[in-house]
Amino acid sequence: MTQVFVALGANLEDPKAQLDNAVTALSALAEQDSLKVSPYYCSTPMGDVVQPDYINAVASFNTKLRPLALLDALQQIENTQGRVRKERWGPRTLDLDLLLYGDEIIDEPRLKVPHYGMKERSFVLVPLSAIAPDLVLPCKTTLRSLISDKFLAELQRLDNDH
Ligand code: A4P
Ligand code: MG
Repeated sequence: MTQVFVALGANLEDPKAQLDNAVTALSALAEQDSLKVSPYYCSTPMGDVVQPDYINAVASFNTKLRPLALLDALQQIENTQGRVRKERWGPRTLDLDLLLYGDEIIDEPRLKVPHYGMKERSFVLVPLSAIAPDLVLPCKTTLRSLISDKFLAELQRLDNDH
C-alpha cells in the first residue's frame, strides 16, 4: 500500500461541484479512512491562455493500485466528468495530476512523478501543505522551504467543509 498525493483543478461548469464529484470518485480508490482533502482555493490561471479562475485542491490517500493503474483511474474520472483535451494549459472541467507516489521517482512515457511543475505552483504547494505540512519530497527538499509569502498571497481559500 502506498500513500499518494493528487492535485485537483477545475475552471469550467461549476468547478466546485467538479471537485466535490472528483473527491467522491477518489474515495473509491482509497483504502478505508485514508482519504484526506485540503480546503479548496481559488487561483488565477497560470499561463497565457485567457480563461476563468481555477478552483484547486490536493487530496492524499493510501492505495494498492500501481502507478499506471492509478493514472488510468484518474484519467477515467477526468473523462467521466466531461474532460475534453484541446489546448495545453487550456480550460478544463477537471484535471487530476499525480503529484507523488510514495517516495518513488517514475519516468515513463505516460507518467512522470513527482509531477514536473509542482515545485513552482502555489495552487499545488499551498493545498498540499494544508494536509501534509511536514512533507519531504523525494529529492529531500522540505515542502515548507518551497512555500513563500508570495505563494500564500496568490490563493484565496474558500469556506467549505469536507
Ligand atoms: N502525465 C505525465 N505525468 C503525469 C502525472 N504525474 N500526472 C501525462 C498526470 N498526468 C501525467 O496531461 C497530459 C499527459 O500527461 C497525460 O496524458 C499523462 O499521460 P493532460 O492532463 O492530458 O494535459 P494538461 O493537463 O493540459 O497538460 P499539463 O501539462 O498536465 O497541464 P497542467 O500542468 O496540469 O496545467 N492555473 C491554475 N491557477 N490552476 C490550475 O490547476 N492548470 C493548468 C494545467 C494550467 N493553469 C492552471 C491550472
Ligand atoms: Mg494534467
